[in-house]
Amino acid sequence: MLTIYGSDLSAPANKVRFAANAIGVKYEYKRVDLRAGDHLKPEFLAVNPVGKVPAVDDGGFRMFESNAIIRYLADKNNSPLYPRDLRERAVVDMWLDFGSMHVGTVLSKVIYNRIFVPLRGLPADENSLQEGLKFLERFLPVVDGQLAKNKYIAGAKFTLADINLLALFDPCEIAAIDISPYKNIVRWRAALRKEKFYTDCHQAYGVSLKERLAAVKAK
Ligand SMILES: N[C@@H](CCC(=O)N[C@@H](CS)C(=O)NCC(=O)O)C(=O)O
Repeated sequence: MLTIYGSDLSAPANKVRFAANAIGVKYEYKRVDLRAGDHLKPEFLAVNPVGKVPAVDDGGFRMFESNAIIRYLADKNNSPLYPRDLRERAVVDMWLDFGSMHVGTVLSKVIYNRIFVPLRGLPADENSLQEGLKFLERFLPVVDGQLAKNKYIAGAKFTLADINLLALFDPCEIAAIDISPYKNIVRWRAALRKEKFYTDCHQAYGVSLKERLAAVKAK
């Protein structure tokens, strides 16, 4: 039996749940309380020495890093979400890596400064925030342009590259990142958020987070 260790507010952890749902793998979901510091306790460090979610335990085989995990789950289950054809797979890998290394990295600068910094009462890093916003203006049109030509990120088929970006975009509203000018991203996102693989994980991301942030801002 597969165990997924995650946190409801962790986009990479939710990505693994989306992927497991879409692939059709049964799993047990164990919440790791990051606020309580459970990810740094010996019990969890035995599962993932890096002390981060997500992590998985597949019958004693343990892994961390969400993209490595979703590739493993797809391959293990022979899923079309990660095609076997060399070039089809290369295109999925290209968009998966671009999604995480570029879109995800700059999104996290904005999300961190607009959500987690206020929640923790820390000073925002204005340079990092502005850099994140500047690069989003460069990368979001690329994603939108790709979705103008194709139903999905890596082409005509739904793949792990879609699941990755879908999870990474989840906190956008709470972080006041305006996706609305990017009509193709909006269409693609709205369609995928109705799918069972998504709604089996959550109906909407971070309701409690939104409330906590509003309470901090009202002080
Ligand atoms: N690159 C990793 C990122 C994992 C990550 O940063 N997880 C965060 C939650 S979103 C975490 O566990 N943070 C706790 C900490 O770093 O102390 C992945 O994709 O799995």
